[in-house]
Formats: sequence, structure tokens, C-alpha cells
Amino acid sequence: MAGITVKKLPKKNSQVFNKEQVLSDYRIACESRQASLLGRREVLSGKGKFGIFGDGKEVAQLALARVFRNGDWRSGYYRDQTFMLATGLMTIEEIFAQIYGDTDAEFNPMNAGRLMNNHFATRSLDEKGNWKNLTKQKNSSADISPTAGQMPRLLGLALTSKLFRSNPGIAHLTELSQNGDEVAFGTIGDASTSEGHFWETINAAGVLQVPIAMSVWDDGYGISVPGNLQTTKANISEVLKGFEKTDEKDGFLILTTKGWDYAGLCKIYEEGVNYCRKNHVPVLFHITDLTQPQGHSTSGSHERYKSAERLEWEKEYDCNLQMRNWILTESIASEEELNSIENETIERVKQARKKAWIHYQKPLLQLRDEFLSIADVTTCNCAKTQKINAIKQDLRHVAEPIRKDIMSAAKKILRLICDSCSNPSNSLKINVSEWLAKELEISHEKFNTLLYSDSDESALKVLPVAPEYAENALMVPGREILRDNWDYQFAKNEKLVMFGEDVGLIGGVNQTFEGLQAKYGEKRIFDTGIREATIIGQGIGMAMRGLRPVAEIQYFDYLLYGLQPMSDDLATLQYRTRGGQKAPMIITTRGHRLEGIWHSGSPLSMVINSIRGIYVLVPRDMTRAAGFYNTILKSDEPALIIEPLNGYRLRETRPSNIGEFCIPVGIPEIIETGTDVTLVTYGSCVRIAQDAVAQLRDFKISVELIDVQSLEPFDINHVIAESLKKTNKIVFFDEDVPGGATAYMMQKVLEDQKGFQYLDAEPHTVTAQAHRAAYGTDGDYFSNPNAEDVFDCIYNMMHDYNPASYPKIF
Ligand SMILES: Cc1ncc(C[n+]2csc(CCOP(=O)(O)OP(=O)(O)O)c2C)c(N)n1
Ligand SMILES: [Mg+2]
Repeated sequence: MAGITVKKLPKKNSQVFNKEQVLSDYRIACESRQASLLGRREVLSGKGKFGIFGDGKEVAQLALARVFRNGDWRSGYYRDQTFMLATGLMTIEEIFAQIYGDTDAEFNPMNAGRLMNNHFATRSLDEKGNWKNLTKQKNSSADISPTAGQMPRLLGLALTSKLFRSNPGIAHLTELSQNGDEVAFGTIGDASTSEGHFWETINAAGVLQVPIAMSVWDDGYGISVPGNLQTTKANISEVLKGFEKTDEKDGFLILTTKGWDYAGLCKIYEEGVNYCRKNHVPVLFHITDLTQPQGHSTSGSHERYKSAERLEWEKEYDCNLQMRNWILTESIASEEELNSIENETIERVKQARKKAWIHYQKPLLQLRDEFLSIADVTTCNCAKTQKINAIKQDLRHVAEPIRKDIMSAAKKILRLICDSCSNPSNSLKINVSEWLAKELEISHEKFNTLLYSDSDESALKVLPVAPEYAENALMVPGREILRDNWDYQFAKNEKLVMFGEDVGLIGGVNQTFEGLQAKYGEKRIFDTGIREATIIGQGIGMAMRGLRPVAEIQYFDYLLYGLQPMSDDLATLQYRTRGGQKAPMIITTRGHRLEGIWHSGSPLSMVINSIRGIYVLVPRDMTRAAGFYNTILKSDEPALIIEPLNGYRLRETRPSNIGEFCIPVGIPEIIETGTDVTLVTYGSCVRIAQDAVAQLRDFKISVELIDVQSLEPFDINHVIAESLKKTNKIVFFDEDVPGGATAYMMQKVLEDQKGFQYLDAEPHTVTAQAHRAAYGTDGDYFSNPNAEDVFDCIYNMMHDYNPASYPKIF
């Protein structure tokens, strides 16, 4: 491909500006600025809890918005307010709705009150959770707060375009992509480029040559810490020079201009993005000389850390002021015209604020009135009436009531109401309880739903299909069952894509994808660099665009590198957008025991508590693993599936319905029935448990062995509590740390399933040591739990219960 350098781009003065366009942009810049100024005031006067705004970055974002088309994607951060307005993706009313935390998803569609302000998102899904036509709308992936957290997914958003352009097999899916013409726009603050995620994404984008248009908004600070403490040479485009594309070698096109130079910005964005779109070359726009007229956020003031000269400079180089000067110098409009635009925008933003505030407040005022009228005690003179009236009085006087005030008053009043308290029509106790139940349900809907999908494609709704076995079925190494299952799925599902370290050419370190790249091509099964965070992010971005990515993390212990995007981005996605976006990807890895500190594969508690929103499935063998893949691929949910690392070569009976059997999520399997003790475990520990159960049988102890199979969701039908009803004794066993996943299972069974009431003996856990596993077989034996540990635990339990029949062994 012919190289292009900055110097070869046409000169700036070839641009011709249309007055209408410039003034329309200037109006948006002014509206955005006014919204920032008023927004800050709303927070400082207590109407919102926190505010972060886009002031000082307006002009660059106008230029960026000009080149953002239907089908394109944004992955950015809280400063992009002007971009969102200029692309028509957000209204000024919505800026205020976000500040107040309006929970009406129609009025505050980006996050329905679940996130801080200026966390942007478009809705990719309809009310039923089905995809809209993503090429007919402009798209913004949903923002998260962790700095640079938007980078890993950006890679996947861009890679999707590349795959659509290069894989004719999916070219007909035109609701997802039109010839891969979509550009993925990234934005990031100058200081956040210090994060590893930024560098990992830049490197991967350079390797993959994907259509990323990345803007760095450089205002010289990350809160109070200046650029020279953030970036080598305090200049990100200078240090990125080694990534620059040359005539001989692929890389990034790097373009720089000042953030107050409207003409220069329009030029580089138009040319840079056109080039990126056409050639799928990543482009980095380093936009310098930006300012923060109001400082970082409502939490502090920048006068504390910026010098007087800097503050003076920021005033002079305020981008809106510079754009104004430019309009006048170029004689595009007169001073009067600009004055009148400015005055109109002040009024427009005030009106928007008012509308948003009324929309937010009115239902709350109504709710308070409704409650106060329900709680109207008129016919009781019990001693509590006075107290009830005092609570009501306090509530009546709250100037701007929120749900918390009303619900809290309701609960306190309910405690005080006696059975004979009544209002003219009805018993007060019944009225208030019914009102409370209704409002708790509404609050649940507003604040607690959609951690998982509730669409028709929820994994919980996938019908189970048991593996079937022919009479003369072969016993084959477990890896072959997985390989054949993937083969079936790749043949059936054109959207399926799989990638990871060593996944492509050699078919995975355990040969579970053997021969599949040769069969299905490098566009569907491919190797990645060693970069777990962006392997996950790549999957998230692709899944957001409607593909079905399977991202492999080579070993479970290395998932820590990829855990941040899983926890902050993927796990929260449906929840934080209140069902506006989804990313049905599979993360596959292998764990549950092998060798040494970093290949022992057992840190389950590391994931179960940090990725709620993603299913966690822990099959004991490869048939079960394949069955879980099949189930999840029929659903619209993300899942982490951990294959048992030491099971690839173990032989399993080959099912005849490969690719079709579906193991249900949340359903444990009773592996052995028994009467004395219930033993609960999963993954590779099942085999160890079977060994222990056999040893215990020789001592006349009958164990019911349960493989939970699925940690999240966990035993939805309470199979374990049923078993406990029979045995009255229970042991939770795994190889995680003490208090790890065994404690999680114990809480589920004893508290959630109310298993405590069936206990006749102290419940126990058998776990690994608190330290990681030492090397070698002895290291493993003394670090990880083994069959003897399980035996000892259960035998001693029986001894405590019935010492005469089970005398102490040692
Ligand atoms: C991982 C993480 N660390 C720290 C923070 C707190 N924080 C929020 S914004 C910010 C500064 C970001 O500066 P920069 O990237 O330059 O963006 P700017 O706000 O200047 O536009 C920090 C430290 C965070 N949100 N996430
Ligand atoms: Mg900054």
C-alpha cells in the first residue's frame, strides 16, 4: 500500500468554509459550554452529586463530529460532551438528566440514572434486547470511568470492520457492517495515555492495521498532575514516533494540531479519517493546547495547582474564544451575529435545564404527595400518632425529595403504625405496606435489573439437550471432543470468531482447535499477541458489533491481566446501559490444577466476585465444557468457561450429537448418591472427590457427591439443599484459597437455600493453602487439597457426630 505522511496531506488554505456550517458549529460550541457552566452550578447547589464536563474541548470535537458517519463507533470518555451534541447523539436536556440521575430510560437513554454524568452510550438494542440495524445509526459504545478502560474494546470495534471487509462469508450481514467501512473513534485524555491499556491497544492496532481514529485530548493535566510527570518528553505524539507509518512499513498515521484551531482541526480530521476509512490504517490525532476552563470536575478547583500564567494562558487560548476570533478574522460572520448566537444559546440551555429538572423532580414530588396522602392517620389516637406525624412533617419539608427520603420515611412510619390506625377508607397498615411493596418493585426495576439478560435468549432459557451415545461409541481424548464441537459450531455459525495466543496456526496449546484455522481461515480463527487485556477488549468490541467472539486466555492464572475489562466493561455492560447494549462473548480458558504458582489454575474467588454479570462455568470434563459452549452460543450472554487443564488427554466417551448437546447453566449434577454427607465441588476436584468417596466407602461412610458445574448462576433449583435435607452434613471442597469459592458456595447453600436448618454437624470447607501452590508433585500435595484431606475432613465429621462408630484415626 502506498505510504502517506503528514507532509503529503494537502495544505490547509485549500479549505472552503460554508457560513451556515461554521455558525451551526459555533452554536453547538456555545451550547455545550453553557451546559458545562450551568451543569457545574447544578452540582454545587446540590441538585446533582457530581459533575464532569467537556468545557475547553469543544472545537476539536466539532471537527471530529463532522466525519463521524452512520455505522461508525465511538469508544471514549467523559470529555466528549460536544461530540455527542454535534453528532446528534445527545440533547442538552440529556446532559442535565444525567447530572440529576434521572431514571427514566426514555428521557435519559444513555444510562437511565445508573452512572455519573457524561458517561455516554447509544442504544444498540430494542426493548426486547434484539439488535437494531447498527449501520443505520451512529454508535457510541458505553463509557466507563476507569481511565483508558475504553481502549481495549476500541480494538475490537475496529477489528470488526476489518473482518467484514476481508471475510466474504459475512459480507451479507449488512445490518452489522457495510463492507467494513466503519471507523472506530477513540478518545482519551493526555494523562490516561500513561496507562498500560493505551499502549497495549496502540501496539495491537498497529500490528492489526485496523481503522481506529484515536484522538488524544491534551490539556496538559490529569487532574492536578502535569504532562511532564505523565509522559516521556511530555509529548505523546513525539514518543509515538516509532509507531509512525512509513512508505515501507505499516504503522500509525500521526497528525497533530492545536485544539483551538477550527480550520486546522477540520482539515486533519477530514483527511485523516478518510484515509483511515479507505485504507484501514490507524490514525492518531494528538490535539494539543486544550484547556479546562472550570478545572477537572466539580470535586476540586484548578486554581490550587495551576500557575497564574497557565490560568491566564488558558483564558486567552480558550477554544471557543479562538473560534470566535477566527470567524471574525475570516469575515464569516459579524460580531452582532455571534452575540445573538451566544445570547440564544444561554436561553436555550436554561430552558433545557429547566425541562430536565422538572422531568426529574415532578414524579418525585408526586410520589411524596401520594405517600403522604396514603399515610394520613385520622382515626387513631395511639401513642405513635405524634411520631408518625413528625416523620411526615419532616418529609413534607424536604425541598427536593428523592426516592430515598420517601422510602425511608415510609419504612419508619410502617414500624409505628398500630393495627387500628386507619385512614377514612382503609387500614393504614395495609395501605402503606402495599404502597411500599409496589414502590420497592419499581425501585428494583430502576436500579437493580439487567445484570444478566432477560431477553428470550437468556442462557437460562436455553433448553438442555443431553449428550447422546451410540452403542459402540469410541473413547477419545477430551480435546478431540472440544475440537469436533468447535468444528461443528464454526460450520454452523458464520459470526463465530476465535482468537488468542497460539490459537491459530497450531490450534491451541492443547490442540483443541487443531486444523480449524486451515479449514475456516485466518479471518475466523487467529493468533494474537500476548496481550490479555486487549484480547478481552477485542472480544467485547466485536460482540458489541454483533459478531460471536470466543477469546481464549491461555491459562486461568493469566486472566488477571484481562480481568479489568471483564470486570469494569463486559460485566457491567447490560446493567449500566439498562439493556441498551450487550456483548455476548465467550472467554475460554483452562484451569483447575496443574503445576506451580502460575499454572495451578484455581483462583475462582478472583472472578466470582468481580465479574457478576458474566456467567462462570466450571466443567469437570471436555464433554461438559463443549455442552456449555453450545448453550452459551445459543444465548445472548457473556460467559467465562474454565476447562479442566489436566483433562485434555483423558479419554471420554464421544457423544454422537456433537455440537448439539447443551448443558444447562445453574444446574448441578449428582455424581454419586449417598446418605451420610453431601460433598460439593466442581472442575478437576470432582475426580479427587471421587477418589475420596471411594476411600470413605471402605469405612462405611456414604457420600453424596455433587458437581456444581456452574458457579454463576449457582444451583438455581436448590439441588444441594435437597441433598442436605437427606444427609444433614455438608462439605464444600475446591482448590481455591480458604474463604474463597468454598465460602461463596457455603453462603449460597446455607443462607440463600436456607440449608442451615438441616444441619446436624458443623459445615466444613476443604481448600488449598492460603499461599499459591509449590512446584512438583509434593509441592502440589502439600499446597492443594487432595483425596486424603477430603477423607480426613469427612471422617472426622462422622467421628464428631458418632464417635462410637467412627473412632479417631489420628
Ligand atoms: C484507573 C483510574 N485511575 C484513576 C482515576 C481517577 N481519575 C479520573 S480522571 C483522571 C485524570 C485523567 O486525566 P486525562 O486523561 O488527562 O483526562 P482529562 O480529564 O484531563 O481530560 C483521574 C486520575 C480513574 N478514573 N481511573
Ligand atoms: Mg488531561
